[in-house]
Amino acid sequence: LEPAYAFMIRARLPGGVVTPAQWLAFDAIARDYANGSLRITTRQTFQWHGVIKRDLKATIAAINASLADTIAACGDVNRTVVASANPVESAAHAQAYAWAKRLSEHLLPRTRAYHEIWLDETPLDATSGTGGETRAMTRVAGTDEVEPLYGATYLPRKFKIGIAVPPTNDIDVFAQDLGFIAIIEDGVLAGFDVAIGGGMGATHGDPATYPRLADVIGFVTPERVLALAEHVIGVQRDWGNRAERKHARLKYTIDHRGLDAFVTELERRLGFALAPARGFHFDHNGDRYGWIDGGDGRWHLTLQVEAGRLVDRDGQAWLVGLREIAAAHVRAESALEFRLTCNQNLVIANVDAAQRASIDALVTRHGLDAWRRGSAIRRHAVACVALPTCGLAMAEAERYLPDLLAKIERRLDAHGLADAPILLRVSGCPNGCSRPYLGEIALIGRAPGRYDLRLGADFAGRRLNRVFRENIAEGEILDALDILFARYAADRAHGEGFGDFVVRSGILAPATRIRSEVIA
Ligand code: SRM
Ligand code: SF4
Repeated sequence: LEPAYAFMIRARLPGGVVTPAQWLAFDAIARDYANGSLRITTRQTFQWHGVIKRDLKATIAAINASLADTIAACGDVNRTVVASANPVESAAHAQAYAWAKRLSEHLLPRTRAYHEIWLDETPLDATSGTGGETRAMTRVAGTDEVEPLYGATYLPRKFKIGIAVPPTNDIDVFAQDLGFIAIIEDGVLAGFDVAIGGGMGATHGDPATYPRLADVIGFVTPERVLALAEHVIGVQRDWGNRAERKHARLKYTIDHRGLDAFVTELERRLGFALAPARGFHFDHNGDRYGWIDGGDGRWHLTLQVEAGRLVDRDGQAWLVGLREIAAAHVRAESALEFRLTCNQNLVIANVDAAQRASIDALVTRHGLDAWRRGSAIRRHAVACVALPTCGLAMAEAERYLPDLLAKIERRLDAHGLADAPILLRVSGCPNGCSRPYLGEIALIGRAPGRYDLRLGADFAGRRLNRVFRENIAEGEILDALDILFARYAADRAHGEGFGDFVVRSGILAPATRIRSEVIA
């Protein structure tokens, strides 16, 4: 008898948009095949944990039956493309979402292996050509398949793309390998400022690995977006380090070869020079809770989901409540949609004014209004999955967050800072899945119960934090924060964020900020 191996499955949901019918299907998968929870990730998709090996095929088939898939949600290819979930700028958001979907589809691997293995598609006849493809193609060894972009050996490492719509940087665009920053002029999408070379992952004790913010390299019009993405990926495919996996991400390629050399090669392949960046301003990288008027008769409700974990617990029937909302809107064939955010939260979007009251009632009845009750620091906290499912975790993150927050809240309260919106991010290891290097306060796991305490990022994703204390336990973390909170309460300037205060007051020197003069 085989052991009951359990797996995690991640969907590819470009832009994080889920229809009510898909919601019902995903919720059923969580209950039928997984551990009864839906986990919103920091790349605005769902993960199902605890899928037993023998159920993998049925689970993937069920995801496909709901018109979603899991292709390229992992692997050394372009991953799920994220896009600003901010519904305030509804026209701009719709365009950002459309581009996220297009990029995601365009950059998918072409292999049919996924369909053959998981969906019982008849294998390709090894003697027949696939036809129709005019670009240069590379045959995949042992088959007649071609991968026009990824070639026979795919990319040296994972690749991530995000689209941000200023002034909200809710996707942390400077943490992406390739970031597009929407430039909206007179309500129309003029194009995108382009940033390359962001990434978070590092390894403890290895200074050759580090988090890095993306560099802004220019501006492209919408019709050049696909070519630009293809060629940035192409240069990384050809120049990226395939000998040392820890140095294989685009950020290292850029630092090893030089940004200028990279851009020169990119422009050579594109056949045109990038226009100068137009400039942008980000004021925030968090989510805004409660109802927001889209300005076009539609309303959007952002709910806080602690560490992205949607699960029914005592006094909190979140999945039940969301299932009821989804079912009602499938029946009504309404335009409502669910949007997952990169801060692990959930937006119930595109709601007609007349539907608000019934949604409010369900939200309240099922305890989905956590944002009304929590402190400011709780509302914005992000934690990666870590233990028990993540094989790379060195310390707790998601499961520790509620406890940690309660203890930090007590310290903040004591200094009259209960309302201070401070960005806390916790990761169970230095891979940085909660993008902790962009937290005003961040804990990065070293060992069970021990973390590096990092401080000093801003609250807009433009400046990395720095190590304040290494490898310390909870008591030392809370004591250190207590002293800093006292200073912050006494000396902060009006409206000054905690991370900015830490830097201004010289507690820590500022770490890297994005390199560009065009940022307001
Ligand atoms: Fe991540 C690996 C979870 C976003 C950097 N990440 C993992 C794995 C798959 C562990 C593994 O390889 O065995 C984790 C699965 C844990 C579990 O039990 O579910 C995992 N990463 C997550 C999620 C679920 C965190 C969350 O709590 O939401 C996020 C899923 C994203 C998605 O939907 O695709 C997640 N991971 C990120 C991000 C944030 C982002 O992309 O905006 C980062 C930092 C950005 C970056 O890539 O630089 C990130 N994950 C990593 C790394 C380090 C990569 C590096 O360059 O060093 C690893 C390890 C690796 O790739 O070898 C990793
Ligand atoms: Fe796992 Fe580390 Fe990512 Fe947390 S940061 S989910 S511990 S790989």
